Amino acid sequence: MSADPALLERLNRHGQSHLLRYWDELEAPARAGLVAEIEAIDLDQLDSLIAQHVRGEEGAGAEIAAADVEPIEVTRMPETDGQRALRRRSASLGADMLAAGEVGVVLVAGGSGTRLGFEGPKGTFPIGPVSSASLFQIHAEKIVALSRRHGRAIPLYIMTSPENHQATGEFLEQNAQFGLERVRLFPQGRMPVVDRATGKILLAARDHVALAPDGHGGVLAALAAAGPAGAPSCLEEMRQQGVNTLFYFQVDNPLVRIADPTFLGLHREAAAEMSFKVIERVAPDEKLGVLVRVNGRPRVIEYSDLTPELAAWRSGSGTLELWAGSIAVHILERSFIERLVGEARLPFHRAIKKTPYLDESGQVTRPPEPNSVKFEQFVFDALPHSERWAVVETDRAGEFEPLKNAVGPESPATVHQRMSDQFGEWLEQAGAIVPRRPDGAVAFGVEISPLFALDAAELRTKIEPGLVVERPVYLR
Ligand code: UD2
Repeated sequence: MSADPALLERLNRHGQSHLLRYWDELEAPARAGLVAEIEAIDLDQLDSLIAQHVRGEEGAGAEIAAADVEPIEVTRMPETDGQRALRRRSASLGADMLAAGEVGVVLVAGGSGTRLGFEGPKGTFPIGPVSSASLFQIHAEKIVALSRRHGRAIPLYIMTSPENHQATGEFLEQNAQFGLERVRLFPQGRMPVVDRATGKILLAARDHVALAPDGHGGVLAALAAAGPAGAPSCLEEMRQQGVNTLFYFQVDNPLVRIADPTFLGLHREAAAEMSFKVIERVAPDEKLGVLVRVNGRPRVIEYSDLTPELAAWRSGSGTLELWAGSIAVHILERSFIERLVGEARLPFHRAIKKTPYLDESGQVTRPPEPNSVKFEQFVFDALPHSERWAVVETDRAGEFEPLKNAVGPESPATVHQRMSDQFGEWLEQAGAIVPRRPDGAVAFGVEISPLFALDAAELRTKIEPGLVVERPVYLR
């Protein structure tokens, strides 16, 4: 049986008929699967993405003119007693939101962890400096502790990719959800991967198109997508349960202050639709998206899109003008996501990557050089669509050390040290003696489970002053 003529005609029109090259060799189920994959592709949209990002038409990569860019206003770290009092007021408002059950947590964990060189879902990586607790365990225990503190089970929504969805679900199940009462996994969508030179969609196998996750910006559509077996979408479920405000973060940063009440309160006080936590960029080449205004509108320019001139733009005093680096910690109103899903489409960015593909001879080839273009949406591109927003500064040492690489910066070694330093500092604030090396770093592994103490203030109520830490310690 030959392929459906209408499908063939459509593929011809879009220059993608090679997808049916092996049609005659396929059994009926494989044919049906391939057709379903092709039908799920928006070929008109893909045409314009290829024109823009592969053939370089339509002003692809058009640089943002430096003259249009200016710094954005940021709520800076409090320095005076008055500012600290305002922050306490915001924290109390945020605590009320948590106690009222209005807050949900969204964790994006669909990435592949290629740079880390780790096979499984990144959230399963053992990162506790003493306990080897996984990233998922550390995040989950924070939510359990926070739920207890505020007397309300905070729901956690974890975005997976189709590739790691099952493994993530199994890991959580094997660990009894780490005590979480309300957790739901939802898979993100995928986009076809195209050949970098020709824009042709790659085949992963005779009966499979090469597909890749659509970026963390896919979270908006994935939250709105119907659940399995007719279950309501995540957004619908949240609406039914009175969850209006979502704290969003990435799986790779174990220091993140999940559902930080102060941040929630500042967001609410600004009546913001989307909020960002930022840290001060210290070097022009830091791998952080930068919060700016472009022609007056707020937006994030990803580090790879920032011109060297803008990246290194310095004020008279020598500090970076565009200093507000995004640590990818956000708050989004549910109503804002609902509006965006209905009205706006986030742009796609291109990533040039190595993708194994089926070559002309029907063999799977692993290319030595990047051969393909992947299309990804970024959640921070929602910001220009928001009517009101808040950008809040946080301290780097206290809240940001992501796990990105196997060695060097942002690797297990740096994350272990930063965690031990932070927990060592909490212990010292509670009156304990913690040995430090000449460079000031805590001398060995120190770790505190969020279930033992969620912050320094709580730790003070749990340990005796004068405690001397003599060896690696894990308080749980
Ligand atoms: C991200 C930000 C960067 C900075 C940095 C802080 C982007 C494009 N850049 O850089 O500006 O804030 O983080 O650490 O966001 N993910 C998915 N699905 C996908 C792709 C990614 O869920 O299709 C998740 C992934 O699991 C991870 C997060 O998104 O939790 C970030 O992904 P990344 O490691 O690719 O981002 P990175 O380091 O380039």
